[in-house]
Amino acid sequence: MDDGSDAECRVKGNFRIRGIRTTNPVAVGDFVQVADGWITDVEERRNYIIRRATNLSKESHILAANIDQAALIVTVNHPVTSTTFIDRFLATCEAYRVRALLIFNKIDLLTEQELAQLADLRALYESIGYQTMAISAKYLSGEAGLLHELQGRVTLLSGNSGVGKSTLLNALFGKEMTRTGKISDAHDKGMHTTTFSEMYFLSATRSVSEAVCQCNGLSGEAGLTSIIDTPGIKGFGSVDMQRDEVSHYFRDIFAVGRHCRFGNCTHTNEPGCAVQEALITGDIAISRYESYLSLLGDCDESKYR
Ligand SMILES: Nc1nc2c(ncn2[C@@H]2O[C@H](COP(=O)(O)OP(=O)(O)OP(=O)(O)O)[C@@H](O)[C@H]2O)c(=O)[nH]1
Ligand SMILES: [Mg+2]
Ligand SMILES: [Zn+2]
Repeated sequence: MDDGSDAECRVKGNFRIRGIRTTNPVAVGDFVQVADGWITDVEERRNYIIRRATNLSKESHILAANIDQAALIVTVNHPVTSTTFIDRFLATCEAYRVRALLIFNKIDLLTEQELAQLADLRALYESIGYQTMAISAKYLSGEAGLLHELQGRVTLLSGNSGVGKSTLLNALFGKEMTRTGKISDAHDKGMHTTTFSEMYFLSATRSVSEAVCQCNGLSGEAGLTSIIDTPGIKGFGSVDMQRDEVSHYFRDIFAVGRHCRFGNCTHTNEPGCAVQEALITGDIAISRYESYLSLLGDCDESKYR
């Protein structure tokens, strides 16, 4: 509620959001009108991110609304986050024009070799223009810059199950706000501990903002700092996009693609393709190109739906 308190509300049966067909008419981050325990209206959204569970599923799910940025929690290992997953997440953020941040977690668990891999990944994404950070949520160590990035903003935390989203949230608050889970021994994967999305107001908890501010020299005069913890997801179906639109959501490929001979080059087998050339010189990473192809593949698939 406006006074900061919680209220349990239901959605009216006939209540539908205009336009979009989603499994959740009201999403975390929405501003709503409430009367007698009923949500009667949802205010127009500043933005939102929609996720389709799979490419073929017709139902979409609004991950969150009215957010300032989306932070993807990535683990090089325990569990492994694939670059395809990272790239699909980033492409989705581009499509919805939401700032994206990559937070690499669990650096305390990484071997020398994995740390080198981490450095390579960070260098890759930084070179494309994304901000990255490396932290260990469990020990609240890493870059203090993270807190500056969160300060005064609404941040969506997303990522595979078990990467440490809830652990990071608890670490930021300095106490257990939400449950965290184990990683399964057999598969080194998370167990889907968080089952629904919830927004937490960091600045509302005095002890926290004080603790956080003290250790980072922040003023403590924060605006609305809130963090949305979400259930872990396996994959990212693509947003509805046209074939020739896909490259718009890959900054690196888009930048190079302007030099292709044909304006409508899909960078697959056309002559005079600058992207193909950049793959050879290493100016575009193979992993990024593979993710691009996987999204192109989705477009072909959806054509036959
Ligand atoms: N060693 C180490 N373990 C961590 C770190 N961050 C999280 N973990 C552990 O990883 C496991 C999973 O953490 P969670 O915070 O529950 O992961 P989650 O991303 O919220 O997972 P879901 O809710 O299932 O999506 C827990 O056992 C945490 O203690 C870290 O930085 N280092
Ligand atoms: Mg969780
Ligand atoms: Zn091309």
